Amino acid sequence: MKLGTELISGRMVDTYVMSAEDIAERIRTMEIRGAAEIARRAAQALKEDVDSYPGQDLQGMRSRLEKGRDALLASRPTAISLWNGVHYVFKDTSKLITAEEYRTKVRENADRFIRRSKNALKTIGILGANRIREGDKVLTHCNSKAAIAVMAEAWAQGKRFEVYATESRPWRQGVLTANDLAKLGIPVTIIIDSAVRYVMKDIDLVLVGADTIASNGAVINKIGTSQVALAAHEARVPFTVCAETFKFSPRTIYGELVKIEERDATEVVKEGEVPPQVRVFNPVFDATPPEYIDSIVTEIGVIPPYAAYQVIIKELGQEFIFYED
Ligand code: RI2
Repeated sequence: MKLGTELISGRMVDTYVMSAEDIAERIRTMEIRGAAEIARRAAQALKEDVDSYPGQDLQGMRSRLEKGRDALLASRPTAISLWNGVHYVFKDTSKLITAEEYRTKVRENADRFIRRSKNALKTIGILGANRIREGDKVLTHCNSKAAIAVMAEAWAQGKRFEVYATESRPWRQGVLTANDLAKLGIPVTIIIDSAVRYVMKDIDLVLVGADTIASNGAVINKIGTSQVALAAHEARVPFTVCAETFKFSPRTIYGELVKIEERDATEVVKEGEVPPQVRVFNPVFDATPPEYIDSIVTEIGVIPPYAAYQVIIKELGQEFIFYED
């Protein structure tokens, strides 16, 4: 959509809705969702913005990208993968002097981030599949592409098992999971979120994804995950998280608390369904403490949650944290 015209490099140029801002809006409304997916799409959007920027004005190019960056970062506050992805795109760009150097670096960074993230998903599938045994009953919560990659790989290896997928109110991502698994031929049963403890006695393994993993090993994932973990702990069922290293949060090393997104009341009750004095609280994520987590399947290995700090330092690094040098 054309917005108007703007003076760029001394000439009037038609301006269009910035693709990064457009993508940010689609992420905000959850048209694009899933912690890893939003990060990859954000990196791709920034790359497209730098590609489509007309002219060789470095300052203008930087401002355009920074506007997109800010919109993307504001779109969903919890998933650190989005933050890591966006910052990765700007890695080593602050001292570049020409627009061409800047464009090339942004492109390379975005491509590398997307490639690494997609490869991570494949590796997680392979490593995690070792955790599923023939005849298992697996329970999953929400719709995690990483958890699904594990189940898909185990199924492709010939293991036969079945899955219980929680509905995951209010967005009902469990329906997406059931569809994804059914397409692969994996037997799947949908349960409502409050049926988790009831079925847990029959479950052999819980597999979930993550939006953020803190330096103390706590896993922030879709609301209800910590209740699933409690029920698994009580029934002595291993609770396994599937997450690439971009889900680990460098910010938590500095003591920062993970911001839990709260969404609109209308996602829980329809307009007019309750009188206006009724408050609705709609947190989107919760934190599962490390003591309830058996292991985290990452692309660099299956690790205990307590290894989170080392993962952050080794994989994401200090210089990455302070990308603005
Ligand atoms: P992958 C999702 O967030 C869910 O919380 C899911 O468990 C997590 O991202 C990880 O998903 P939302 O966008 O990255 O539905 O494993 O709020 O696909």
